[in-house]
Amino acid sequence: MGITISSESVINIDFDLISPTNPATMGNYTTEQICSQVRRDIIRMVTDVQSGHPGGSLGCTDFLSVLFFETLAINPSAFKMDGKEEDLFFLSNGHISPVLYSVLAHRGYFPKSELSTFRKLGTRLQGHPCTDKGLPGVRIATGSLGQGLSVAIGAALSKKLNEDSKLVYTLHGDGELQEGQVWEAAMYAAANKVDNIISTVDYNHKQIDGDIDDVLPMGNLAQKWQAFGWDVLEMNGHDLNDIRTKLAEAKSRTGKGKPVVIIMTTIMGKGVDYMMGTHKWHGSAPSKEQAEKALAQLEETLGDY
Ligand SMILES: Cc1ncc(C[n+]2csc(CCOP(=O)(O)OP(=O)(O)O)c2C)c(N)n1
Ligand SMILES: [Mg+2]
Repeated sequence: MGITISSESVINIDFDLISPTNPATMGNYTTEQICSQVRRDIIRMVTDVQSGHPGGSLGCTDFLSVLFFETLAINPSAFKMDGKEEDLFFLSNGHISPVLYSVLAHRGYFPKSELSTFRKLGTRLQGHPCTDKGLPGVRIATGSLGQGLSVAIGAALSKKLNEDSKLVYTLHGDGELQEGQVWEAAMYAAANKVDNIISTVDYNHKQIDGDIDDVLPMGNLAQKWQAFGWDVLEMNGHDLNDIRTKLAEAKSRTGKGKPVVIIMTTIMGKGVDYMMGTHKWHGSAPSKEQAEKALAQLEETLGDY
């Protein structure tokens, strides 16, 4: 097992499915190094087109890197829309597409050179993920918040009908939880024992206009999900070992009659000092000078696209 970089600078992983019980060996690269490169990609992508969402993307980099490189049983080299016999991931907070695209590219779904097409007219890497362009790795169009859990529940139910034992994972923003549809879906999943789903909430306490507590306080999120019938875990979204442990724990709790949710504490803008802990970078691109400052804080590990 291992990762090599081909002449097109695509990371090739010479195994098909990663067994979740046997985390991937990453060749010469650690997950920490992958995270650093993904954060560089995010900054370069949004700076190039002067648009996009760096804050939430940087905050979810550690989680998505562990998820895609160590946890999910997936087959990037032969992407199938139906995802039969594979774990599925749905990004419900679609505005953090830069982190998803970078992780998908490094994981081998498409050439990493394609990251340079982010948010350009007609490309496969639209500002919010879409399905009509056929980008491998994307199975749902998101950006209109609140819809991902409903779709994921449908996929999870179809896995049960097909006797497919793989799991369905979702990611949601905390501000996104203010959408009523999320709670309709949450109620449905618990009532129907959709216990093959693991959702994660990016609890960065920020949304587009400021602090969650200033815009629309949501009280105790863990208690809310519990009250809706979910099995709840909490984790630090920047501690790779905690992410590994809690994802494994979440997996061990599937199949027991309840859907599972992980409340993941993160810092918006994590990794770039002037972006951290403020909603200012929710959906703003840095200037070229600001980007230089950011990149100076993020080691180039796998090579820039
Ligand atoms: C249905 C819907 N309403 C409003 C928006 C505009 N919008 C985009 S991101 C966002 C804030 C979401 O907050 P959160 O989920 O916490 O994401 P974060 O700012 O932490 O990345 C809003 C309101 C949207 N995309 N979809
Ligand atoms: Mg948020």
